[in-house]
Amino acid sequence: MKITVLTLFPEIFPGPLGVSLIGKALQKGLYTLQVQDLKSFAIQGRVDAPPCGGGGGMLLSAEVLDAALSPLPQSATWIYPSPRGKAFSQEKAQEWSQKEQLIFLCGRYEGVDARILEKYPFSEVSLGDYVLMGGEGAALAMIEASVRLLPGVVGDPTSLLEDSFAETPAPLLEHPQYASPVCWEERDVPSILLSGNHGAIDQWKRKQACALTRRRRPDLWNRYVAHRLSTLSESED
Ligand code: 6GU
Repeated sequence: MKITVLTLFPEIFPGPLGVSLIGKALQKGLYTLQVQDLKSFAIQGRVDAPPCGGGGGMLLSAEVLDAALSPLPQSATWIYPSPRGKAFSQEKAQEWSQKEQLIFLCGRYEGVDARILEKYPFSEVSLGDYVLMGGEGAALAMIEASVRLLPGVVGDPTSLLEDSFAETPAPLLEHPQYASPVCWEERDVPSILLSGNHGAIDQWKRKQACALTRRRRPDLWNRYVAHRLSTLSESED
């Protein structure tokens, strides 16, 4: 996979993509990260322009962005991180991890000239209902979520299956985990986990995941229940 990032602040990258397992993935060439500085496409020393109709702030100018974007392949997956976008998800990460090339355009200021989002086949994608200063932090999160699904990035692929959100379309939050020592500050590891009974352990983990999801994320819980019901009625057909 090839990832192209357009940003006014190339020094932000690779940032968290440069360390640990995900950093190894970059070193090993499991994907490539090309970062292009939008400042190098400045026109008469400018990258921004004031929005028509007022409203304050500045926009990344259409002409500057066009100069940066026009050499890039139409066939790539074009992503504009923005709080106006559709919600990013594990499913999106899964989908993007199968693509040949991802292009991220990182907005700053008040955003980009809307005509750029019409001319190029961008999907607007959001991290959540809050506003960041620019698209870079969001792009880093989306890239990390996608790249860790590439073959060879995470050593033990079974750990991917146990992730929260692994079981699309009806994921549960992950059960709590414990390591040695078995007793720490008068808190015991649940004894079932020490029993060696793998059937009972799996059952306990599932029950914990259900309880946590129901309490913390009723939206996910309702989806899970609906999905379980629908697969139950299918098996009766
Ligand atoms: Cl994707 N971009 C920016 N700039 N702010 C955000 C966001 C994205 N998602 C939530 N807030």
